[in-house]
Amino acid sequence: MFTWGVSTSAYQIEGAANEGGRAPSIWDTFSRIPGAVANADNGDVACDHYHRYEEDLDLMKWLGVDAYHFSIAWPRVIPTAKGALNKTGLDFYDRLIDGALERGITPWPTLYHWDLPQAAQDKGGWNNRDCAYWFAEYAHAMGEKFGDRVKNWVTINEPFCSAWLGHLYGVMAPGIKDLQIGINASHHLLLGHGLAVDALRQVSSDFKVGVTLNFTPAIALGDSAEDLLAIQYADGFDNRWFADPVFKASYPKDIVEAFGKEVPIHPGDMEIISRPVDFLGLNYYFRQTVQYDAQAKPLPYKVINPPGVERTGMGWEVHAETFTKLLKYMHKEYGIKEFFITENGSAWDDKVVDGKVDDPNRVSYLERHLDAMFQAKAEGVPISGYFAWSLIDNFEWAYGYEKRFGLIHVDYQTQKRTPKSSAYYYRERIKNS
Ligand code: GCO
Repeated sequence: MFTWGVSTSAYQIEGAANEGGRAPSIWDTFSRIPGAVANADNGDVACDHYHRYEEDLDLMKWLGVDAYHFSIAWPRVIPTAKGALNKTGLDFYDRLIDGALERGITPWPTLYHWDLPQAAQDKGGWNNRDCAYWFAEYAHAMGEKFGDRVKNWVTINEPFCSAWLGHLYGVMAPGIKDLQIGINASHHLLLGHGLAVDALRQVSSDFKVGVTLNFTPAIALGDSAEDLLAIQYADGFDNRWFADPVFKASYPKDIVEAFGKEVPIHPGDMEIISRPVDFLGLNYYFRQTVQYDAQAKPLPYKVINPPGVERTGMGWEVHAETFTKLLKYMHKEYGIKEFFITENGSAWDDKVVDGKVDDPNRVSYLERHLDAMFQAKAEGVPISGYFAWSLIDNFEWAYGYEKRFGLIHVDYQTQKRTPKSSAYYYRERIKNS
């Protein structure tokens, strides 16, 4: 059976930031830095999913999805990052998981979607190797607590964003701009993933455990030697840096060399990072165009935005054929046994008109990307499910509430949910599948 689902993440939707014993995460801290987030938005209230989860589960039931991919907020369940569990926080996820199951929806949690407890950051965060071990303990505790009802687990979501956007470019929490720290963070995130795989397998041999990686394939305007180099570096930085350790037990040599830094690998780390997973959670949004630039740091290329290209409200190129190609490539190159598309979607400038939200651009994006995915599946790529990003409009990180990715519109003044045309489209598509 093919799994149809929707995705969200804790900090982006839950709100209730100061309730039920939740401690601050690095995103609570980062969003207070002047200029860090558009309009000085933060996740204090977000979509108030913490209180409105029943309504949101009802919407999922109406959509007809089989599964709900959400994330557990580490600072809600272990406010000090390591040590005592917070019962009130666990109770929320108990209600959410039970509510999903009552509606025939399979819960699919991710354990880390970027909301590191600030308490962990205060001890160095992902720059500190110990963080990987704190994460594994937390993963073990969640497996024990929810494993009677939760069988599918994603360890870490998009280590690319945590590592590079959070520690190299500083545009996401914790807002650090340092290549060496970025490299350390990437390695410790991947190590945390591997340790969490072991921790979850220790709890139960029937868990299905995977990791979610995002992929951004690159093209160049021409095919000169420099163009090819630019593509190679972009692919190495965005894609291979994370996929190679997990599936080939090594970092890409060309990128390690070009960085000219040490990766803090201890003996045995690469075996842990490359522990067999049951599936790859693959996130795809767009492709990028790159150009060689000898001066660029940390690698000699830059991303360019050629005109005449169809783009979403994020400025991301819409290119569904790349999705098919990427899936076929990942299957062939890495021999992955099972794929779930854990995120795919688009942001547009949606407006409520007469109580309705018509979003033909999102419908078109969704339709073309579903077709592209099924094309790859028809050509033999083992894809078992698709989760649309996102169920509802939410806190889009540094873009705040300006960018809307939901199939369902949220009015942040009233918290009213309004299904967009794309929600009706998705519902029909699921029904007819
Ligand atoms: C991700 C992000 C989501 C974003 C989405 C759109 O995993 O990339 O998890 O949180 O909202 O990708 O940018």
